[in-house]
Amino acid sequence: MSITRRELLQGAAIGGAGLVVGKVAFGGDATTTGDTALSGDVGKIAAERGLLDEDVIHAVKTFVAPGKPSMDSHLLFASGGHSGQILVMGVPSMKLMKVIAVFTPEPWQGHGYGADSSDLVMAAGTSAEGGAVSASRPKLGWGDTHHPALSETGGEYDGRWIYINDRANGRIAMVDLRDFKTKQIFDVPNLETSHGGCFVTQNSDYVHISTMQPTLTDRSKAESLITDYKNVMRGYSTFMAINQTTGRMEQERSFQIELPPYTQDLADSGKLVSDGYAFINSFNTEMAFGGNMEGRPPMEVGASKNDFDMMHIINWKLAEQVIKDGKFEMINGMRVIRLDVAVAEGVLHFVPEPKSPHGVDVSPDGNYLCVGGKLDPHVTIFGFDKILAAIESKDYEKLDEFGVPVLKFDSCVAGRVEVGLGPLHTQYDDKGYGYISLFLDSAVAKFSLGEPYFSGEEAFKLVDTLKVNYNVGHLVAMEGDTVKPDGKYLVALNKWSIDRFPVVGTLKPQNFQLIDLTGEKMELLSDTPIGIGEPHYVQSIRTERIKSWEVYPAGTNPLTMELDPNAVADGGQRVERTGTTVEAWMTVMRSQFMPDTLHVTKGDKVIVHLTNVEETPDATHGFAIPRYNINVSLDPGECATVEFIADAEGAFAMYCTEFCSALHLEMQGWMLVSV
Ligand code: K7E
Ligand code: CUA
Repeated sequence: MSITRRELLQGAAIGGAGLVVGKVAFGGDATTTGDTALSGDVGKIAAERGLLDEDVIHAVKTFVAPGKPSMDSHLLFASGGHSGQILVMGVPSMKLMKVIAVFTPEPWQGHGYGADSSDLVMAAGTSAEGGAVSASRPKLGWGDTHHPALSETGGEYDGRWIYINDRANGRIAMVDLRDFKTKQIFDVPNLETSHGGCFVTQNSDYVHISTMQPTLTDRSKAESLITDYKNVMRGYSTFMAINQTTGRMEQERSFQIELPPYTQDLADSGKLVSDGYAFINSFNTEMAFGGNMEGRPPMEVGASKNDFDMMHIINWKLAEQVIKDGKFEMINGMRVIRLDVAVAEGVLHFVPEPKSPHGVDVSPDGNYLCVGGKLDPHVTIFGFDKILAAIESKDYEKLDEFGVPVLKFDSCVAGRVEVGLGPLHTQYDDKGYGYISLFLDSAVAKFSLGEPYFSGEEAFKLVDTLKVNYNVGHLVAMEGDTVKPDGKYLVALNKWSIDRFPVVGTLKPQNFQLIDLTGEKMELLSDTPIGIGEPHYVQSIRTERIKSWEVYPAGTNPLTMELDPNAVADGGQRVERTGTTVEAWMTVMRSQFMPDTLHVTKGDKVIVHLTNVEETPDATHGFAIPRYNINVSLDPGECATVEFIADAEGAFAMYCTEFCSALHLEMQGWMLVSV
């Protein structure tokens, strides 16, 4: 630990946030109470609450005092699993600040309940060309968020946008960090599913997403999956081009690289020396597809036979040139470099990796690729310099059955460290150490990298292990996958939480454990239950890098971030009828809707433009017509439009859903639908 009890007792300044422990609380009469060496009131309270000295130290290291938000030096952006959202939390407080609505309707933010700004985003995300959606159950009302990716400039987070993939449907979303709202959901052609292939290139030129379960290339021949798997199934590595002004993904400038039908899993972007490359782990190079009732081995057996699977090394800068040269095919609206072309042009190489690998994570200097093999107790550390040399000298072990050159394993490995059972994901600190999660051991292992961080005996060594509770998946060190990590803290994202929290039913929360990295040994600081979804990957960013707006400029439509032509100024109100369309321009402010009564005829199309004219941060109003399933949240300055057919007659209550003023309950109105 970085602070001794004596320092604490003396009231030393601790922690990155400059927390100072006052002498008053810890000094005083110097009587020792109970089991604790802490004196005075603190000792007394600690003894009464059954806290040990280290508990108190951990509490002091993580406590954020009321009114001092800057004491949370970092923010976490955690995936929400099949809740479909993103969770935003402070570090070290570990307090939940926000759930960003992404793939799943979210009533508090009015996401997916009638406002054009969210309905259009959600509708656009269910329209992939060639995509199949059941006509009887057409709504994609949820997603499975796994891998968030903050935008980067020069390999550092720039606080502009965050992208996240939908494991369930092969979609990707963009959240604008100016207002923390989802601006785009893109249903990627040729992807049925995705998993860990989501990352941003080091200058946010592209956000990458790949298939997990491969895609059937001819939808009309479902049974050919069984009879002809190798030929009809394909994976795709997708580079979605990012518009540098809006952050939106642009299909016309994007491209895909066709891959063998392995299961493409975690991936990472090259950085610095390896910029221009992408690395994708794969498993199931056996191409098993289950069929336990039909005499074939179940997936878990069929996919675990090989001692080595194949890391995909993709030269995407070269792929850009191949696209420029016109060597692509248009498949379902996407430019695709076919597998044989990718091989012939040198875009794709493989290197063997043991054994059913999961995470691949590129070190801050860009030279090391740390791979956790789920069924191998080592972290295998590839050297990018070695990989490049092997590619250049055509140092191949063989050609894969799809013709892809396979580099020699021994030529590409820089080091291997025995870390424990079930290694998955690696993060980095600012001192040349990697931290890898051990799923089976329920532990985190700390190991050293090679040159330029450590050399000789000191390189590639296991230096510390810390038990976590229980079943750790991902972990995140502060800015731990950028070119300049902060170190300081590590968060272990544990899947189970038995024994850690009061029992809250049969479905238990997961457990985020905060770990102090400032000392020689890792030290567990706190447990935090996660009661919303199942987080997978998390990224962390220095709080000061986020420059979110607090109020929209008056009349802003969040979709365009520009003045909405239908915004009204303070107090403006108007209703117009054209044929069977009734259009209203409504001002929303403390504490009324103007107008507050709408007269329409059954069957009319109703369009309401709502402008919240407030200029005070936090002065959010809601606009709900509950029986029409309309629920809009209007932040200060925001303009939104709702549109629907008034197909049920009656007097329908409208009301403001946010407690906005003393007369909030009076902020209501009527929509009168007559026959
Ligand atoms: Cu390991 Cu989806 Cu990154 Cu879960 S994944 S843990
Ligand atoms: Cu506006 Cu309550």
